[in-house]
Amino acid sequence: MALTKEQFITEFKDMALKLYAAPIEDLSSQQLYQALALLTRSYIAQPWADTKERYDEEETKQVFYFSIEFLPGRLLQSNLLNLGILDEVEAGLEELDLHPQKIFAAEADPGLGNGGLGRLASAFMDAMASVGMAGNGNGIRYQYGLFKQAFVNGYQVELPDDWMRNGFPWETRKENRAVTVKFGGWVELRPSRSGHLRVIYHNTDDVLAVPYDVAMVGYHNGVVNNLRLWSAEAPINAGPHFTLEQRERINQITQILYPDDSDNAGKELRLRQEYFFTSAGIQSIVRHYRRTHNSMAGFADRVAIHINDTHPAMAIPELMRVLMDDEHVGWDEAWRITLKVMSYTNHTLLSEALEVWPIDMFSGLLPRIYQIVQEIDRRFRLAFVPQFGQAMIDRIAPLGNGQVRMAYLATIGSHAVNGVAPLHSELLKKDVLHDLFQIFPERFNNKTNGITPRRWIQIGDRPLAHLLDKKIGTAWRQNPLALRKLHDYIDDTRFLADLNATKAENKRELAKYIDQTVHVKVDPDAIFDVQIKRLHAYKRQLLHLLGILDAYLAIKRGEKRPKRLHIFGAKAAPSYVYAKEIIKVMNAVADMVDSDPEVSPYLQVVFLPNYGVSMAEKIIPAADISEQISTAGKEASGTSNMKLMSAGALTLATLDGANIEIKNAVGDDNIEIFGLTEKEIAGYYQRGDYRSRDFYEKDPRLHAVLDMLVNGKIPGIETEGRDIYNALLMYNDEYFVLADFESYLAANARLDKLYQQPELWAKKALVNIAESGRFSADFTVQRYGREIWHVIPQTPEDDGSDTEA
Ligand code: F58
Repeated sequence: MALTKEQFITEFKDMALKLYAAPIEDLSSQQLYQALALLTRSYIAQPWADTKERYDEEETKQVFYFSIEFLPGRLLQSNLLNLGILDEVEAGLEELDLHPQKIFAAEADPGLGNGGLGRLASAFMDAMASVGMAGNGNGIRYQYGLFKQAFVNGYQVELPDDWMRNGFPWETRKENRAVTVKFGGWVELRPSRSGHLRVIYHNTDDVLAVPYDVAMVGYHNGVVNNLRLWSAEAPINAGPHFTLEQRERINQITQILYPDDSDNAGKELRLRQEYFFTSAGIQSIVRHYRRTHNSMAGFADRVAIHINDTHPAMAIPELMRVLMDDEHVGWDEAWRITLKVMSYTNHTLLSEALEVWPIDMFSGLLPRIYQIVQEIDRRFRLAFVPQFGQAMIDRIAPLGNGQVRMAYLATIGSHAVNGVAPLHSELLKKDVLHDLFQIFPERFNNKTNGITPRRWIQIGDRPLAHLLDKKIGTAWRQNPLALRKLHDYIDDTRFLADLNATKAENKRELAKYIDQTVHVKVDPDAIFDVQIKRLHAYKRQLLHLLGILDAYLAIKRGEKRPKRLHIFGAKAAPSYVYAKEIIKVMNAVADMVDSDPEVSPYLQVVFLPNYGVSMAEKIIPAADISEQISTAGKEASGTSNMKLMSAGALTLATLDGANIEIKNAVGDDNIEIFGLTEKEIAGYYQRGDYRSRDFYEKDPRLHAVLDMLVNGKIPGIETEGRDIYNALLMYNDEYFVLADFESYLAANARLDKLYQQPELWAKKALVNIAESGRFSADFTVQRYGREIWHVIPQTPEDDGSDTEA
């Protein structure tokens, strides 16, 4: 859109006055933010309405992305950027003597997700709008997001995230679009006179699902898509018998995000949440469709529904239910429509994270849905036992071992199933979903994850963005593949120095931020070595920590090395004891290193509390090293690896997840690979001959480091150190930390050496930035659009790189 600075100033002053009856000089940052957000919203309203009208008029096929998590990050700056008025607004604010960054920082960051899965959903929303795809989000409006993390005496404590305290200016309540979701009770099936089956519900708990819509603004294209988040409320005419407890139980459904990233321990509330937003979404999609169509026959040509992991997998039986019970479509036709509409992404290979529900709980809470799942199960067995045998079908039918197995249900009820990086997609076929792959090989495919360079470079890394504009022009802002133009400057000494200077500037900024937030002074000239992701044993923050302890001991012995600052950001699931112990030890090591004058000139450790999207925007631009060190075969893809690469950080990585694609993109010389491969680890499993103790006994450095966990050298960690020590030595180190220790140290030593040659380092950074464009989520959603959702015509420029799993 077009907006001059002067126009903006007038409209902004006007808005602030209307809102607060005061001149802007008297307003707080929060108030200025509210005024600016509302003004921005007013700019979005028309294109939002227009986009919707156009989709309806042109009968555009629409994608509905169902996800129990969305992590959009702050929206003000990104909306201004995408509208094309960020520069004018900033200039206007400055002219008013206001600080744009201060105002942007007043926005709460909606933590409606745990980590990668939720962030991916939001990146896809931004990308779909930006490539002009009709993509809608469907999720939950959690009143409280992921807990706020604080450290008390080095221990993680979890505080409530009251993110809506000041309201959420980006949402609009659409009570006229509310639907009813039914739980519990029992179902009566009665043939009606017209020959249809009538389904009569008795004694159900009814919940009103009220949608709140959030605009998803496309980049410079006038497109505004919709993210619909559902809130649970008591039914309007609840009647006199409705108790306060009942009301309370309903409110609970959308009160808090399930914060557990470690396993999916069955919790009824979680099951309620899953059905709640899934049913609400399906009902509202069908209702909208039926406003302009008098039968469901063409539904699958207009609608694609994607389920982000299995949390919304009930979309499959729920769509069957609506088609059969409400729309009177027969089973076969309903199944044909459902299969054509549904597709599913798997995000994990960890068997403990594959969702299952006890049949008792499931059938009690969702009796009609359970009947339909039983019928899906019955027909699946009938169809495939003859060819594949009872034993195999028993293993993979939707119902088995007294459980509803959601990944199997999702695979059976979708026409496409994808993993999120090539290795992950291969392992799905080989292990986790192997039997189902035998039956439905054509359904399996890979779609490597993506990120949005708009947030990570254009907004998060302004110094780099400006340098790029100067050197290669601004085309990369529209098409990130244009970053490849950087290769032309690989020998441009001046430019390489500029690149380093940009990084140095970002590091100074982060140093300031660290000082402000945790009151720790860090040396901006150190190597900034970053590991930012959820805390999980398989991600191996512990390996990183052991590396730090080794450095500590080496420095104590008198070794000199370039100063390294280790930066961690990671939340642990509240119930994940081991992860929390690792946090405690890290904090203790940070203190130990910091208070030792012999060591602190060479080594520093900072664990920043409450890592999230907004903090990532500050850390990533300043990173020199990106630690992506999961046990090979465990990390489905990773996405911080892509973000950090796009900021020119060098990746220190195992051959896992999308690290492999990053390596293929930048070449072996521009990434630091170490550790066991997935094949080697599979070999250990098969032979059963991994003995972590052998590594401990063989390697004196490892020996010394592990002993530190139990010999009292690290103050204040007696039980935590012992537990970790035991996990590694007595319980045989499930994640092969000890096996990879030596090669991890060697890789780190190479990085230390390389850092002594700034120009060579800059060349490698350049290649990483230049090749990061391929990981733009814009391309990812286009591949989904072409190959899964069928919303984009096949085009010749498709490189087809992700079609094969
Ligand atoms: C992550 N999963 C994967 N799950 O671990 C990561 O490799 C991948 O890059 C990312 O998805 C996107 O594909 C993930 O974030 C969760 O947070 C679940 C949320 C619900 C509870 C169980 C974990």
